[in-house]
Amino acid sequence: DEWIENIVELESNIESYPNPGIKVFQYGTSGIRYNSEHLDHVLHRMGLLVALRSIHLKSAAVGLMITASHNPRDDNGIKLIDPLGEMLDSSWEVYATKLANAHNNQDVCAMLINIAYENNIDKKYIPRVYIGRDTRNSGKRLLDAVLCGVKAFNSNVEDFGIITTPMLHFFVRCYNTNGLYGQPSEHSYYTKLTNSFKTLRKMASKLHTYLIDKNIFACLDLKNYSPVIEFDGANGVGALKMKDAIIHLEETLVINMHNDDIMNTEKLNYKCGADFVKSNQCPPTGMTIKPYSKYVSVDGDADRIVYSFVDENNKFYLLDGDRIATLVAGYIKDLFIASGLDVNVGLVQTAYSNGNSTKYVTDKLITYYKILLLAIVYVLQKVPVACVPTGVKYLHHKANDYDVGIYFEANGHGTILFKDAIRELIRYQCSIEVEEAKSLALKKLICIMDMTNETVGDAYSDMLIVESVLCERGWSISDWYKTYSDLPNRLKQVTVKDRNTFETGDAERICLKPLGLQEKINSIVLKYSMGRSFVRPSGTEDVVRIYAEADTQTNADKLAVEVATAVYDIADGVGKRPE
Ligand code: G16
Repeated sequence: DEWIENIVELESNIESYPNPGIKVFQYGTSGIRYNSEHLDHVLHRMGLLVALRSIHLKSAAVGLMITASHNPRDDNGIKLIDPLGEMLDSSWEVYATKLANAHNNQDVCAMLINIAYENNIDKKYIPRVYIGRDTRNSGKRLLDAVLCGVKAFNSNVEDFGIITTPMLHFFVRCYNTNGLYGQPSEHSYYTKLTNSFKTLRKMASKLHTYLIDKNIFACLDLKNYSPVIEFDGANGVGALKMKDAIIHLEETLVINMHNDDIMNTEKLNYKCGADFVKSNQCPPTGMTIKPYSKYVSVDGDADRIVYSFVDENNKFYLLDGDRIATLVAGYIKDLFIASGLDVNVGLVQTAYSNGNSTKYVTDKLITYYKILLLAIVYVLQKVPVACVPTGVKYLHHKANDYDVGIYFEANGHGTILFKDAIRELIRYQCSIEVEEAKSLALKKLICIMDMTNETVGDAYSDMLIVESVLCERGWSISDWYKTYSDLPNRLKQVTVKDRNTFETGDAERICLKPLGLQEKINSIVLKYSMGRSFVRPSGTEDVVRIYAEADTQTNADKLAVEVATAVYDIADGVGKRPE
């Protein structure tokens, strides 16, 4: 029938990218990643798949980002994006895995036909595919493979060149919402996010007698807030795009660029960037570190962000995704209280979240809601915290359960989701509100909504939100740090013979396989005061990750080593035994 005819025509296209059979691929935490040398057939097939996905979704634009994000520069990969800018639906992740591993052309054809039948796909729709890539050298070659696949279905293709991952998510959503969310262009992206940031700054200026003039930062009444940022661009696309953003920001922030050498891809993510800073708990290299300066690090595709600083004794302090989540949740909660709206604000975290951040949210961040009975009763309501497995797809999904869902992974990947009804309620209420304090709170909420890239974690958008809250609170980076103390913690990783032998449960807090490992971890943890540890296979790198926290840094380090050693011994560790 017609699909079979079509697929037969595809065969010659598919022949150009045979599977050398070197590796079994898996659509993991956020796509497929591996050494770029072995990815051509995978990227080609993902091109075929996204085109089919778009046909299935009646010509809605879907996205394909060529990136390996925080991974080393020799890796590359893909992230696939669904029409509202969210991650690819999990039912199609299974197809992606199967297609990537199909042995020969006939199998690829048969799979494509199966997908078409299983989903009742109507061939009449013309696919629309949006493509972007990060700064990796292999990106251009892999783009050709993708284009070959995508064009096999006569798709409408838009290649945005080198952009950040969150930009592509944003563009996809813009197209599919007919411009309601913005236009699918870099200009619209910068304008939407940055204008709302500038508007909020102007509102803050009323409180702080703040004027937008590059020479007067020193004499502003911003209490301890400083608009000066030392930006660590991980030598990747985040650095490239921040240079454009600076033009839109005008003088509202002073951004000093570091690690912005994108021409030398050897340097990508090397001893710098968000993943390095978070995993190693130390400042990025490649820049002079001065006490109490505000350092902002992003990762290789600019969807993650962490803040950090050192004190006068060179002691390092990290403000990671947990910190951003608590800062934002506190601010949003305050705005809702001031606006008089009863809204269910919730936070989503993963097992990596520091125990004290969860405690801080549940103990300190309390919202009030009104119950109208015979009299108006104000009821104290805690901000609920949910824990889900690692991967933005899980956090994003769970955050949709709340009116306003704030999700952040400790590694700095996160955003805020506003339900459509809440968004409309805020705008409507703002149009009719007469009370000045309430009206101001509503206007600020609108600014926060507009500077948020709700499709996915976005380092630029998150930075604007953090800077807005810090400015309004009048906080320096160390004031922010003082809101609560993290439990000392340590991240480690171990390479094992086959990480697929690992299975976890209870949002990755328990290791179900290899058998006996969880019992071992339990007995180790018992030895440490306030000890907590878990292990999980990474979905982006060929390693098993270990997280440990305890009462002191020495204990957290020891606990991490003990658990890493248990993993190494039970699961055929490769290389050096942890110490
Ligand atoms: C991706 C995912 C994140 C995840 C990270 C690490 O980030 O989007 O949700 O936390 O990988 O995952 P894993 O521990 O499974 O390797 P990125 O920024 O690298 O795309």
